[in-house]
Amino acid sequence: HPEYQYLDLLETLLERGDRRIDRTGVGTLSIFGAMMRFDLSDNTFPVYTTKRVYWKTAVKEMLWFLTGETNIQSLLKNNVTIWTDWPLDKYRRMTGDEISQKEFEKRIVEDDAFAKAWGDLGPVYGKQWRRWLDADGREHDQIAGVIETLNNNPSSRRMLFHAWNVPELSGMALHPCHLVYQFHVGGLGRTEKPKLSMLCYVRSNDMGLGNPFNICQQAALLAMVAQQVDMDLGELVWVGGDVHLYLNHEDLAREQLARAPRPFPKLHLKRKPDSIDGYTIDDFEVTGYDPHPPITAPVAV
Ligand code: DHF
Ligand code: TMP
Repeated sequence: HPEYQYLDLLETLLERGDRRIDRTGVGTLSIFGAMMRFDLSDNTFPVYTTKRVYWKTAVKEMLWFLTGETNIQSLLKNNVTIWTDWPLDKYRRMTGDEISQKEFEKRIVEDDAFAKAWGDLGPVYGKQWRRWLDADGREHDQIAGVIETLNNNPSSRRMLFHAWNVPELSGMALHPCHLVYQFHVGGLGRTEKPKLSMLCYVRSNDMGLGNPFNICQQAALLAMVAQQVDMDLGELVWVGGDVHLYLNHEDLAREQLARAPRPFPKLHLKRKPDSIDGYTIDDFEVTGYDPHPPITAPVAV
């Protein structure tokens, strides 16, 4: 089962991860450099099954990146709270106000001026993907560029987008983690449809919380792009740099290792929107997802 690639990494981290202090102060077990490959043919959707993964939340985050937005207000309006901790932490530190997470989220949703002041993560993923600003003040839509090349020159080795915009890093709430997305088309010139694959390099990956989200949202992105350019699905390749398990996720990892993976579900896109900008969460139909129970774990801020 392909999920063993993930479970084996968890086991490796527990057994021989390098114990180190990290930026958050929580501490991690870490290895450097790893790869996982997921065959997405037959519409396999790689959502891990050894705990329930909230794939809808992960896909909504991906759709939010694609809008080019960087404010958590629109995420919160879609009931996605996974990014609240960072603006909330900044707000508490700068104002001394011990506001609860719920109250903070409510204010971001209801008060546009407050959202503008406190809800923006800076020029993170969406901005760089859709509106990378060059020195002449022009904006570049990297996603549109990749789709255009897939349509016109699919054997290209230059189909990628990335988020590591060096002069803008200091303004980001977090530096990009999933940072280069490269596309590759296999089987060109045969009678069947060509197969679209995607490799994502993640410089820093939290294997307890972030990675399960990242894998399924990347598969969702690949499915959308493949549909737009009328190709079949190939492989999702994940490459991790600093691959780590936070020390307060050791029980989560042990619990998942004690569970046997079940078959991955299938993803079906219910309609074909006119462009990559047209997708909504209701277009994603996932069937056959029968995971083990959820496991909650704290996120390191
Ligand atoms: N920081 C750290 N330390 N790890 C991360 O994975 C991470 N991910 C970020 C931003 N900063 C990060 C963005 N993505 C959760 C999942 C993904 C994510 C942020 C948070 C998370 O807390 N997941 C929980 C709850 C899901 C929910 O509330 O719906 C989970 O059990 O999967
Ligand atoms: P860092 O910037 O110090 O590397 O911290 C970022 C943390 O967030 C790190 O634990 C990796 C994690 N992360 C993911 O694993 N996936 C994600 O999509 C994001 C945004 C963060």
